[in-house]
Amino acid sequence: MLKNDLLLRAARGEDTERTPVWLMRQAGRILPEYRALRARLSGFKELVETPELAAEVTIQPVDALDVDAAIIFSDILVVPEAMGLTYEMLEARGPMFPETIKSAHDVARLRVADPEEHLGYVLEAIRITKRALNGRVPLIGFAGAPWTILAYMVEGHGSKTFSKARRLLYTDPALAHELLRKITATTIAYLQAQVTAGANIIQVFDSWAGILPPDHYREFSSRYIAEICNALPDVPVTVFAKGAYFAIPEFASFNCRTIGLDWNEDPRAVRAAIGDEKTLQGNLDPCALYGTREQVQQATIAMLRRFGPQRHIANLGHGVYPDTDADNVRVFVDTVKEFSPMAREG
Ligand code: 1CP
Repeated sequence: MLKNDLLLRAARGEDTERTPVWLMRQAGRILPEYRALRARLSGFKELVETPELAAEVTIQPVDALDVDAAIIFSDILVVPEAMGLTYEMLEARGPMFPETIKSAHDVARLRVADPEEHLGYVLEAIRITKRALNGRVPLIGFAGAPWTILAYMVEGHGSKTFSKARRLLYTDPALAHELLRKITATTIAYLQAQVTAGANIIQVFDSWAGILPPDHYREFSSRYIAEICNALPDVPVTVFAKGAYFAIPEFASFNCRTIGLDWNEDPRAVRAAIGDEKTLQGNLDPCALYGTREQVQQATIAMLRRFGPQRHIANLGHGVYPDTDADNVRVFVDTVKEFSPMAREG
């Protein structure tokens, strides 16, 4: 039993007494206790692959920021690794794949991963986190959308353009679909296993949605996200596709409960376009947290007004930047908690 189920009720479309709040990337470098733990380890992967430690940093923001949800500390790149493509996390540079996908042979060599066998460390971290949380807040499980995972597997690292990955969609669309099908099958089994292990809600991150033209987005990304949503009928799913404003009306027809908005999106326009069925999540500009305390409060209240009181999960429009002052994050969280009940009184 959850003591605080605001997030789940909001996701299900039920009225809540205040707006729930959490932050993408809340577990991470904004917290001094995260940086201290991280400094004692060999690297990011040791933290991700040691369930007790992953559970510890998952819970840190619940203690430090008093957010309404925990998100399991992991990375979207554990999925390609489970399929056979190892990643490295370079300090201050981000992820890097020593081997990338270039040919049909490379795709054929990938496996559809078995969650317990190849991602057991994440599932164990979820089980430990659930025990330690003891019902304080819901736990969010997650995975990358198949297109975003393909983008890293083909490109080999982060990129402004992902031109190698996008090139494949033109030069060998059949191979791209073959790879997307394998990623989708792995992701579905992995997310179902996360739910069995205790995740209460699932978020699908399509971080590189916005670099595709709309026709390619439908062909190579959103249809696979729809498959993932259909495979998780018993748990609320949030679809967050950064930059894919053109796809939001399509998401409104998916078997998902919540649609995440980045900070470029206008919540009022989205609401007018899709109606009241879905809950919306977001979407304060992460840079708004660089302001003064008063500025953070004002920006947060303005955001809450744009969404309206119900069917909203307060968050940033993307992950919190690592050099953000944790005190300002706390102001954001507290402002949601203080202002959103008043907004309900009219
Ligand atoms: O040691 C460190 O602190 C490295 C920084 C870091 C962290 C804290 C990385 C490297 N990943 C993570 C954890 C992480 N990644 C979480 C933890 C839970 C939380 O949100 O609190 C989550 C949900 C992710 C998901 C993730 N990883 C995404 C999707 C969300 C998004 O931000 O768009 C993506 C694209 C990644 C890849 C990745 N991992 C790390 C970095 C720096 C990146 C992005 C690199 C790039 O720009 O291509």
